[in-house]
Amino acid sequence: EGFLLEPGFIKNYIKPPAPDAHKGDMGKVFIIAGSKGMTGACALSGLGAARCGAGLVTLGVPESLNDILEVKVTEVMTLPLPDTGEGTLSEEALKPALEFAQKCDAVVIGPGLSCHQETEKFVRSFVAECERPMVIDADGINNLSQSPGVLREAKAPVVITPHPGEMARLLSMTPREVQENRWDVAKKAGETFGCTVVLKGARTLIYSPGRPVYINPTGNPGMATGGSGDVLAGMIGAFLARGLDAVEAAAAGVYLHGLAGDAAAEKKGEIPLVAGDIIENIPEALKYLQ
Ligand code: NPW
Ligand code: AMP
Ligand code: MG
Repeated sequence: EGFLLEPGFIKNYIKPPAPDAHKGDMGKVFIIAGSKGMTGACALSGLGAARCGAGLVTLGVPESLNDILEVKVTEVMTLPLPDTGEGTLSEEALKPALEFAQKCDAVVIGPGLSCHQETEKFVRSFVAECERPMVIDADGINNLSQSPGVLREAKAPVVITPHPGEMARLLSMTPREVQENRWDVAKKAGETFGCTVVLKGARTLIYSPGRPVYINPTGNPGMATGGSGDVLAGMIGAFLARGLDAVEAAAAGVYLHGLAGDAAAEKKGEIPLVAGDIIENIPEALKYLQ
């Protein structure tokens, strides 16, 4: 019941735009991300989504970080959301964030969000109430570790993308226990939370209830660098917004992310590889799959 992802399989999921496509057809992604000190996570996630063909990408960020991001990103838009005053999202962000999500095709929540108490409340309510397919990453996951049952309440398909540390928090285990039983842990998380699970790390596993465990062969240790996961969350968000189901979007995102990382490592080497190099090599990875 394991299935090794291969290019022929992923190719089917990545369709070129129709000749008469307009940006509204290509998927609108809303990425709720960032806190003081972590604007990089927003930019990386936003560009990851844009490079995977999303028609429109908007970053929902704490208001005090908005001006910084307006300078940092160009193709990606921003939506300033209520701030605690400490550069993190406040509970009051719930209403405007849900309203904006309603106008989008998919949501990514978590990169660089922080675990401020108010942000935690915001994340919990947002995940329970959002009606769009969602990728939950990083502090989106961490903020649910005291209330993981919320994942079951979600009204639309959910993909969670934990690294072993985040998975350990969510399941109240140690990272070591996760790594020693990756296969069983991925399955257990999928069954427990009723969502698609991407357990990251060398040979990322993807599991969704009722499906086989997919094993990803792409990627390299050069990708063990800050921000790699933020890029992946944006990429999966773009595929969800373009209409793939949760498992397909996860598989396409994970496979392509590794392929782009491999192209980057080939050119620059694994040691100096940074997350931005993964984004830069998404076009080459996409070309390889055509
Ligand atoms: P250790 O260190 O080995 O004991 P955190 P984060 C464990 C944002 N970022 N195998 C690890 O264990 C993110 O989006 C912003 C085993 C440690 O306990 C998040 O919001 C950036 N263990 C936030 O920062 C760039 C593993 O997990 C813990 C493991 C924090 O995210 C960087 C570390 O994880 C970053 O993306 C593995 N493979 N991997 C920016 N430019 O703005 C991890 N662990 O505490 O969740 O910290 O992943 O850095
Ligand atoms: P994060 O820890 O959230 O920044 O995510 C790191 C990303 O890099 C995930 O997509 C991992 O699967 C990938 N990655 C990290 N280390 C390796 C590795 N040794 N081999 C392949 N991919 C890796
Ligand atoms: Mg991460």
